[in-house]
Amino acid sequence: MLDVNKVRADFPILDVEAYPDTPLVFLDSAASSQKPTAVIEAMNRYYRTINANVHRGIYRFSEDATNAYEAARGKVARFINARESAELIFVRNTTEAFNLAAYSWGRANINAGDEILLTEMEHHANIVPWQLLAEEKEAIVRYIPVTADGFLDLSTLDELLTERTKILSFTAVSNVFGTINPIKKLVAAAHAVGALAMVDGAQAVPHMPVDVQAWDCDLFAFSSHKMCGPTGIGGLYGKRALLEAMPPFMGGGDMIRKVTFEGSTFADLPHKFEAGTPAIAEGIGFGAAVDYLNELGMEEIHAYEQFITTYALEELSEVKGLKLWGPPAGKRGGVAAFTIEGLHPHDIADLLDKDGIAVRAGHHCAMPLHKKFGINATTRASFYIHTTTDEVDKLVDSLNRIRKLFRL
Ligand code: 7TS
Repeated sequence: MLDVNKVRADFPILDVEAYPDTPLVFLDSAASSQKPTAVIEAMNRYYRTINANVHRGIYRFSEDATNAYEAARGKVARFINARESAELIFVRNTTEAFNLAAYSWGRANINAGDEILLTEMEHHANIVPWQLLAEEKEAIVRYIPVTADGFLDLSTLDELLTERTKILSFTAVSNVFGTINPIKKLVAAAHAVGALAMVDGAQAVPHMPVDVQAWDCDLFAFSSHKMCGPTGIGGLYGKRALLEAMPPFMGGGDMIRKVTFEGSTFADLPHKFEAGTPAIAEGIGFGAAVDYLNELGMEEIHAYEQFITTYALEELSEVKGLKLWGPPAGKRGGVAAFTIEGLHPHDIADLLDKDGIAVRAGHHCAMPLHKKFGINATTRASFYIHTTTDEVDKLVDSLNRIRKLFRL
């Protein structure tokens, strides 16, 4: 099993106290993960030794920067098992990947009366871009329902997924319930009616082995900052033929082949979708994050997270009045969203912070999901490779103290 103490030594922020004599217990990796030294150093090294713009210069530094940036693309592409690095577009984050897909593919392929099928457990990033598109095109957005125990209700698929459906876009792992969805099955169902399948990998790529070829999805979105990498960069994977058929998203420098006053032609993949100077240091940091995760091993990471999540769910379920949302242990990733009768989720998070425990409270950018279950918010603890059983115990002790404080 992963040596958690060894892993912790890789994250300098874990040595920083939240408050005097109060160590940081960071349980918000689902929002954004902490960064290991290897990633921080890779970005630092780039700025200190080879900083220059990419894809332009013929001098050494620009060539070195270009090589480092494109090598990072190759690493990220291999990490999700894309066929080739040209299938990996660098974007700012998962949100931009969905906007790119909806704007580029959507505007060219969605017409009045067409249907876009999502699920009720989507992050707003996989809802709002499709709603904007549907409004413009007079298309219809539908949602696969979620059951009370946090699974997709697949009995509705026959009715919801029809020849009117042009795309099924769904999350691999829920950022609220942690539900791990049956990815291959959903992709195959979409293809069976001639629809595209797009997968939100934001909460999957950091935590489990990902294989876009085995899953056979057409488009796949993820963010570097949730997987030990920097903010400001993410990935949109697409099958080559699909990406080649899609019109550009943004226009400008770097994405063109030839520009005249009359018109322009566009660069080959992946550059066609990457207008302007990219996030170079961030790309290089993204590559370093992938190296780091590979070194630990994604199978090992997944196994450790299953262990710590199972432990956390058991311990949390002992807290009186606490309701855990989502599927049972073993069928979910490392997030635990909960409510405690008589306490506001934000107050819980605020009081946990006094003990140095960082969690998120709110709707976690999944407002429709919360509304469906009649709640405005949950408190969410999320676990990653550096989370210890000791930290989970601190969370539980702190929650019990909060309950007493409120005489619950
Ligand atoms: N999709 C899922 C499943 C997510 O969890 C998130 C971010 C996104 C998309 C958007 O990612 P971004 O990098 O473009 O912002 N989720 C969360 C969260 O759960 N708490 O803060 C951000």
